[in-house]
This record gives sequence, C-alpha cells and structure tokens, in this order.
Amino acid sequence: MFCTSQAAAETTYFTQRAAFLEAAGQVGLGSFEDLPVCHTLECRGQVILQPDFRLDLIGRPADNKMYVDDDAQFGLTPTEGYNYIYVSIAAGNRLRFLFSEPTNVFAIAISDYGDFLPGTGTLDFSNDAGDQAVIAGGQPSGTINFFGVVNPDEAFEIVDLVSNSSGEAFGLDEVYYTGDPPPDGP
Ligand SMILES: [Ca+2]
Ligand SMILES: [Ca+2]
Repeated sequence: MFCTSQAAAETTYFTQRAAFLEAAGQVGLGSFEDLPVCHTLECRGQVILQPDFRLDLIGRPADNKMYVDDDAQFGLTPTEGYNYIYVSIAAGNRLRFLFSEPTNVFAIAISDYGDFLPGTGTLDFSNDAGDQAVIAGGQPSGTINFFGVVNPDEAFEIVDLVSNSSGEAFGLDEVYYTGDPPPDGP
C-alpha cells in the first residue's frame, strides 16, 4: 500500500446549484416556509430562526431591515417554496448565520443584489474557517446568484454576509448546510 502525504483538500466555491449539491453530500435546507410573513416595523429587526441555524442582523437596527416575505417584488424573489427573507442593510453591516452543529458546506440563493447603485459594492462571504469569497456585485434587477462553498477539511459554525453597498435591498432563500434533508426534499 502506498502511503502519501496529501495536501489539505481545497475549499471549492460554486455558482451552480446542481454542482454544489453533487459535491456537498447530505444537506439540510432552510427555506423559511414555516415562518409567518410579517412586514410591520416590529418584525424588521427580528432574528430569523430555523431548526438548525439562526440568522441575525449585526449593526444599527435603524439602518437595517430584515423580515420574512412571500411577495416577489422589485426583483426580489423566493427560489424555493413561497417564503424568502427580505434584507436591506447599510454598508459594512452584516448578516450572521450561526449553525447549531458544525457544517462543512454552505450555500444560499441571493436575488436582486447590485441593482440599486450598480457597481458600487459587493456582497461578501466569510466563515469562521477562514474562507472568503464575493457572492455578487453590480448587476441588473432580478438577478439570482446561487453561491455555494464546500470545505472538506474544516467545519464552520458561523457564516457572515457583508454588503458594501448602501441602500441595497435583496432577497435570500434556500440555505444549505451539512445535515439531514427535510422529509420532502431537497
Ligand atoms: Ca423559501
Ligand atoms: Ca436590489
């Protein structure tokens, strides 16, 4: 038997759902279908809770909006089911996903990022395993960006999304992570 010292497998990034799912193994899905839709002021800073993760806005609440919506509008849209998360955050503020169990994979579908002040900012991904990538930048209204990451060597519990563009509203849906698939999919 040959014994070779192997370099650590590299983190891989994906922009296609099918390729990500093939590489990711068994995944859980957060699609926000079980949450009540709420547009009121009281709901706009809410913590979004799913069975395997929570999603927080980090930054001044007055500068941020985040709530559960089921109404596709202005290019923001669900990508799985009916519900998605409407987000508007000030430049430099962050969305933080905190997973209850470490995950080696993460993916998300982002809609309508980059059309408000085209070309002025990016939506950036990072995690507590040291991975970093740009998810989206200036692009037309209604664009959907699928973003996935597989880190076979180092699991992570925190994912941060930071927007560097002020006033940008976008949607997020379809969060994948290492876990048990829901009974009816994906
Ligand atoms: Ca959904
Ligand atoms: Ca937008």
